[in-house]
Amino acid sequence: MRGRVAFGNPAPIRMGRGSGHRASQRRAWADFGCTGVRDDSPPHVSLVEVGVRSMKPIHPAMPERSSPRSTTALLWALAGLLLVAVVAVALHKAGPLLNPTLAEVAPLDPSCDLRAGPCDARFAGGGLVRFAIEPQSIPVVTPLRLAVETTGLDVRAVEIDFAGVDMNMGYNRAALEPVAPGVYRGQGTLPVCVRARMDWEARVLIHTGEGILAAPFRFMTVRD
Ligand SMILES: [Cu+2]
Repeated sequence: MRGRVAFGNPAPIRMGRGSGHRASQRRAWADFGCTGVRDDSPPHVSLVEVGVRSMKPIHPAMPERSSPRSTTALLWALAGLLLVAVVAVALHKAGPLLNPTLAEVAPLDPSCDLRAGPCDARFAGGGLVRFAIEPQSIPVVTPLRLAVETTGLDVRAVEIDFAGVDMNMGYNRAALEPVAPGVYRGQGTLPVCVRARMDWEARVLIHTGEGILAAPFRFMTVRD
């Protein structure tokens, strides 16, 4: 019966489900002489299978390789880690410079007023520090003349650190130069404050062979 369509039902076409249906259909077409027709349609698949297939990558055969983008991201991450390490080391090294360990802090004399004249501080070992600021009105944003006189101390360097008493006013430090035995002078400028009145503590830092001695002096500034 090949080559021509015959009446009748040469092969059993069952309206079954799944591949059995297609297989029987193909068999039926073959029996009808439709051997030239190739059934390239995919085998019957369920909707679940279709969903799974559609989730597969478009190019599943492409090998997993690190793209230039992920390499760049990795380099940036490494650079970030390196930066963090450098900053940590720098802070570790700079910490003692910014906040040096003090061998001694002289007691504060609240009765002394730098706006009236020089003030004294005395250390336990007998050393004396005299501190004066000019102009005595202590204007802000104006170069101030700072003077320190020491007695009975092995002084290697003198600095003045200005700190806000109840407000962080940043880093304000001035290094003084020796001008005579036990006499040190320098200049410093105080920043303007958001407040009209600002309370300050000037710490005279005396660097000695046994460490840093600090002499605190409090004063206030008034904004014009
Ligand atoms: Cu302030």
